Amino acid sequence: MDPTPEVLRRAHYWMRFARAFDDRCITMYKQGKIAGGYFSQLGHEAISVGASLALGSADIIAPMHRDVGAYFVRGLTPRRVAAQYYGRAAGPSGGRDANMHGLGDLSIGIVGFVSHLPQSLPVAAGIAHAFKLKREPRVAMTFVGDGSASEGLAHETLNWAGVFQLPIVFIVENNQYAYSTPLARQTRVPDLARRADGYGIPGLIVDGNDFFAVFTAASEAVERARAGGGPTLIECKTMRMRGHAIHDNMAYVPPELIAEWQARDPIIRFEEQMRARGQLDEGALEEMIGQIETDIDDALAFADQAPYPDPATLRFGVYADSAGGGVA
Ligand SMILES: Cc1ncc(C[n+]2csc(CCOP(=O)(O)OP(=O)(O)O)c2C)c(N)n1
Repeated sequence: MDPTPEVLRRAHYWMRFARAFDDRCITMYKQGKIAGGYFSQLGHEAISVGASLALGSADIIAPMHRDVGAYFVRGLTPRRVAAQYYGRAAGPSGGRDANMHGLGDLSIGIVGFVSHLPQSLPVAAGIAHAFKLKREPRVAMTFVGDGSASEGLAHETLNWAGVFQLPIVFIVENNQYAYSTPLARQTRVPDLARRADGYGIPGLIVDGNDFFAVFTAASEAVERARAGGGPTLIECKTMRMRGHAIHDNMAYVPPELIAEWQARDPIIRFEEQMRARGQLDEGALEEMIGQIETDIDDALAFADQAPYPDPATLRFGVYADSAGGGVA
């Protein structure tokens, strides 16, 4: 499925934006501005942006801790994301958490992420089941890491989704390490997509550093799900290019492996592909890079000046009937 020029423009902007935002946030973390942990998505841009661009506005997404690009694509503004990281009331969790955890907003179809892995999967499957029961032509998409894909809950969810032929797309971000555990130390199945056979659903393997491969596979899976064809598991092969979180210097990863994946950088690759297609406007690229820096400056300045939550709102959002105070 060839992306439209508008999809390509958004893909380019958000992949570059996610990368630049990530760079700046690492600096901000080191300056003590970011209140919680920081999970870099360096190297995952083509997956989070490519897969989420395959969805329609009425669909829902349940991303994980390395998918900031997907949050942006869905319409969570950089200001709100920055406010979340800075622990301010203007963030989607209302300042109750200070990283990707709690970074959701159901009004734009984003299910907030919680620390427990892979807890987003059954939530997304439940939503997909509701779509099916209500006969709504909507699709759920959720993301899971290679480590969390081996948790019991992931298997149960995939099995359930297969049995009930739910309109859901499972994106497995196989970045080869679950914290410090290499893939071969946690499963005998190097291609996680093969597990799809056990659930009776299609399983695809794509190069997770190739936007076009991710977008095409995700678009086909979304279309199949919407047409009543049930779930798809898409394994995106990639590499986690930073530590698990920013405190982790990833000394356990062989440097050759990092070098090998650096040569497959998803953004450089995308721009080369666009050049080859005659669709990269170099002047516009320069302008876009400048615009991104301006937008990031704006988001970080906004977060810096935003108030912390009022302690009186502490109980808001704990129970459904007391939700308020900006809690999504
Ligand atoms: C149920 C559960 N156990 C342990 C953790 C701690 N933990 C957070 S992320 C992580 C590794 C996850 O690996 P993976 O799913 O491969 O994603 P990655 O961080 O490598 O991208 C662990 C063990 C957790 N959040 N939830």
